[in-house]
Amino acid sequence: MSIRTIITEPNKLLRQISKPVNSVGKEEKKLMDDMLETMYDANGIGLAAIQVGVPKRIIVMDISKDESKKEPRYFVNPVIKNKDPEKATYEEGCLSVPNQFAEIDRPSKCEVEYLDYNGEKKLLKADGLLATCIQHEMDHLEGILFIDYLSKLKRSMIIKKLSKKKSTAAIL
Ligand code: GNR
Ligand code: NI
Repeated sequence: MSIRTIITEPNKLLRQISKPVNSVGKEEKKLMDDMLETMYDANGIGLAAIQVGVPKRIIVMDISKDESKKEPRYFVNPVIKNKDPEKATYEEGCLSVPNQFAEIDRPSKCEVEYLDYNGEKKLLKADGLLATCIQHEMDHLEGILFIDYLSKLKRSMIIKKLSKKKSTAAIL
C-alpha cells in the first residue's frame, strides 16, 4: 500500500465526473488499498478516487471512532436508491478543501447500492454520519464539493483563501 497525494481546491480535476468501473480487479483493489491508507493518514472519514486524481466511481470510508477497531468500507459504482425527505445538518469538511468547515443540510437517510471490495453487489441503508458521508462522497463522483452548497460569496472567499495559500506554499 502507498499514500497518494490528495488534490486540493482550486483544481479542475475535482470538477470532473468519474466513470463507472467495469470490474473490481487487481488495479481497483490496489487503488482502494492506497485510498484507505491515504485517508487514514489524513485523518479523514471518507475519500473518493478523484481526490487522488483517479476519475473512477470508487469511494472508501471509515466512520468508526475507535482507532483500534477499524471498519473500512468500500463502494464501487455506488447508486443512491432512496433519499429520506427528512434533512439532517452536519458540520462538513473535505480533505480537498483543507481547514474549511460549514454546516450542510442533506437527506438524513439514504439507501445505496454498490459493489464491495470483492465485487459483490450490496445494498446499504444508512443514516446519521454514514448517510451524510456517503452523500458527500457521491457528490465528488459528480464533481460537486460541499462548498457548492454555500452562497457564491462564501464559496469564492474560501477558494480565494485556498489559492492564496497555494501560491505562498509554492515560494517557500
Ligand atoms: O474527513 C471528512 N469528514 C467529513 C465530515 C463531515 C462530512 C463529510 C466528511 S468527508 C471528509 C473527507 C472527505 O473529504 N471526503 O471526500
Ligand atoms: Ni470531500
